[in-house]
Amino acid sequence: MTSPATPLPPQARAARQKIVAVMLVLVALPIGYLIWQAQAQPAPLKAHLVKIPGGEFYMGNDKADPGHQEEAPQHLVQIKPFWMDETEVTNEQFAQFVAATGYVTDAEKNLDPRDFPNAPAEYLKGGSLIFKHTDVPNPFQCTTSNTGNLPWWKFTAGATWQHPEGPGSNILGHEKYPVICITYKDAQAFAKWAGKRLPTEAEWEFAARGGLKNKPYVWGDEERPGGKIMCNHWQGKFPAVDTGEDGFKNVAPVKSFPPNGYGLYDMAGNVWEMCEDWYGTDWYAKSPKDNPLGPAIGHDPEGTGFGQHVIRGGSWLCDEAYCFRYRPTARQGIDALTSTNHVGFRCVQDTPPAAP
Ligand SMILES: [Ca+2]
Ligand SMILES: [Ca+2]
Repeated sequence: MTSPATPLPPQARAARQKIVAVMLVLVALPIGYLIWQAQAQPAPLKAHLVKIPGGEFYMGNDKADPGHQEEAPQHLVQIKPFWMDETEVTNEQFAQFVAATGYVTDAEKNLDPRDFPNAPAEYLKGGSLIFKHTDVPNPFQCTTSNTGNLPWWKFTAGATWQHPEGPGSNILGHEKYPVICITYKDAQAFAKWAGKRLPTEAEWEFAARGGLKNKPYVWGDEERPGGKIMCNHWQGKFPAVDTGEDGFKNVAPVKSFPPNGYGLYDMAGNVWEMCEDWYGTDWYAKSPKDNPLGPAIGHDPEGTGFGQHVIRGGSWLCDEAYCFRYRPTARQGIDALTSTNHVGFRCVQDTPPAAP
């Protein structure tokens, strides 16, 4: 049996209370500082980067069909090592950027009629081109250089990254989906905030191949190895019916399909990915070998004066019958003003990511 504790004299009790009070202050101050720091500084961007080793590879495709000669000629390219986001930039990540900076995307702003005096008023409202299923014949095959004229694209006022199907839609529950309805300028602004940049077209193709040499797909030789669909694209009669045989009739959450040999997800399909370079349809004939960039001026088939930047990888809208763009060599352009619901991006950086 233990004896009851001897009561402390009043002076000792006071001294002990002082010591406890000082200790509480010493503990509370750093905790308060950490809370203040967390509130004052936004959380670091949650994005995992993958090391891409660099090296030599044959870029492009000499076997491209006559409708896709922009993929030829195949040519030798040297790429330095870099680090690449393992997924397309997601809604969750883009929301971090907007919360930290207050950034307003192009699709959320109306165009100034003084800059576009001949444009109909309805096209000056903020919005994006949104895909709509249609039964009309496909008159242009897969040339989206004239995206605005294709019958399945409808300019939708109010279609923004937070409302990707237009007013009334939202991204609740879509935190892990790629951000869409953004322009090239929006993507560049995000990359700058994140301390990264957009990949060059050559870096993108090198990374997409995942260490494989001259394979038609980012996963190998067969389009459906063992009958398995390997990326999010379109099955069925485009542009009328997507059967969703791959599990998705629209954009899919990132990482819904297996990664390539470097551990990168969705380098084929899901959403097209913007690259740094201007787009040149005949650029491969004169592109330099070492870490090439695109031409000095972007392809401008409609004479808008804005030029196009490169997009890569194909999207959920690519059909295997005639579009077939979920291949590592497929390339096309998109102008700087256009935002749509099948184009997104991912970022790269030249130095290793900081330790978590
Ligand atoms: Ca699909
Ligand atoms: Ca993609």
